[in-house]
Amino acid sequence: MSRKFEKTWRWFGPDDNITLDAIRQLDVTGIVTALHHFPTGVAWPLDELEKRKEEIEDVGLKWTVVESIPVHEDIKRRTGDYKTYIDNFKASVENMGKAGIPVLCYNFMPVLDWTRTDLDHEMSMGYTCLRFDETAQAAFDLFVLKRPRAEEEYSKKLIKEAESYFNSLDANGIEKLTRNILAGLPGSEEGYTPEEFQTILNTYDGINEEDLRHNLHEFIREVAPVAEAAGVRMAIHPDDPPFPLFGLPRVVSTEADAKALTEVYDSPYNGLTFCTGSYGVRPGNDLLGMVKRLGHRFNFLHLRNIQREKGRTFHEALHLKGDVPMQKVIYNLIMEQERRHAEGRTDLRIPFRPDHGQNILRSLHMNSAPGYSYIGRLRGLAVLRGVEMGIRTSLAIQRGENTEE
Ligand code: DNO
Repeated sequence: MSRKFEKTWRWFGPDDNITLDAIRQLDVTGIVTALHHFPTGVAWPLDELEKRKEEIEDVGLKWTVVESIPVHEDIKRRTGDYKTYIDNFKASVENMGKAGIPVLCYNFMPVLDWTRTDLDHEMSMGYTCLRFDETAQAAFDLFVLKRPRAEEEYSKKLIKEAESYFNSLDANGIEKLTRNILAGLPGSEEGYTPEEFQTILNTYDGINEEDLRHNLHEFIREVAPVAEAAGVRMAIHPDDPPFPLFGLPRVVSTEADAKALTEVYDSPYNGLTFCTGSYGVRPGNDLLGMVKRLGHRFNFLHLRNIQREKGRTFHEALHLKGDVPMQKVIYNLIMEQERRHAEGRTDLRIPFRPDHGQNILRSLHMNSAPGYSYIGRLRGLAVLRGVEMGIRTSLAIQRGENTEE
C-alpha cells in the first residue's frame, strides 16, 4: 500500500465556484468539506451527509475530512443551551461515523474563527496574499469598534501607530477593514456588524483563559468517547492567529495547550490538526519538536507558510519560503509515519491539504474565497507533494529499498 500522505482539497460545497470536476483534475483523492447550509448548533442528519458524500464519490473522490462542525458559542461559554448543543454535536459525529467519514476538524476560538486584516496584500512579484497587521487590528478595535478598555491591551506605541493608521484611512478604507475582520472568512460561519460584534463580545465578560480551557476540556471529555465509538478521529484546529484578540481568550495556541488537551482523553481519536501556518506565527512554537512530541496525535495536516513581520504582524508566504521550515517539517512527519508503522498503527496516510495559497495568475480574476485560490493552492500542493516524494525517494535509495512511484 502506498504510504504517501493523503492529498486532499477543501471544497466549500455546491456554491464553491471551484467545482468537484475542477478538483478532480488536480490528482488529489480526498475532499475536505462541511454541510455549510446548516446553522451552527444543528445536528447534521445522516441522509444529508450521505447525499453530499455521494456527490463527491460520483466524481471518483472520497470525503475524507469534515472541516468543520462549528462549535456553538454556548458550548464555549458553557452557558444557556450548551447541553443541547453538545448533544447535537455528538449526534453529528455519530452520523459522520455512520456515513464513513473518518476525520473531524473543529476549533474552539471564541466568536471569530480565523482573522486577517488584509485579504489582498500586494507582493512585489505581482501576486496577492493574506496578511494580519497588528496595527490595523488595533486601529479597528480602538477607533472603529471603540471597545471599552481596549487601550489597556495595547502598548502606548502601538496605540499611537494605530491612531495614525486610522487617520490615514478614508471611509472606504474603514469599511474594507471592518469587512475583512468581521464579515467572516470562508469556513467561519458567522459574520457581524461592529454593533453585533460588541454585543457578542460582552457575553464573554468574566470568561478568562482558565474558564475557556476548562470548557474546552469538558467538551472533549464528553465528545471524544462518542467520536471514538463512532470511528471518527477528532482534530482540533489551533487558534489563528495564535494569541488573544479583542479581549477574548484563546486556548489552542501553543504546544503546551495542545498537549494538555490531548491528555484530557488519552486516545488517538482525540487528536490535533497540525496547522503549520497557525502554530508557526508564534516564534516560541518549535514546529519540528512538536511533530516529534505530539505527532502521534496528528489526525490532519494543514501545510502552509507564514512570514513574521514586526510585532505580531505576519503575511502568508509561499509554501516553501518563510518562517516554517517546511521541508524539515515534512521529513519529521514521514518519521512520525514510520513510528506509526512500527507500532502497527493503520492510520499511516495522514490527510493533508495545501492550506491557503497566494492569489496568482488567472486566479486573480476567478473570484475565489480569500486564501482559497485555485492556482495558488495548486502551486502549494505541487511543491509540497514534490518535497514529500523527494524525501521518500532519497530515504529509499539510502536504504536500498524500492522507490515508490
Ligand atoms: C482557515 C481554516 C479555518 C479552519 C477552522 C477549523 O483557512 O483553517 O477556517 O477551517 O478554524 O475549524
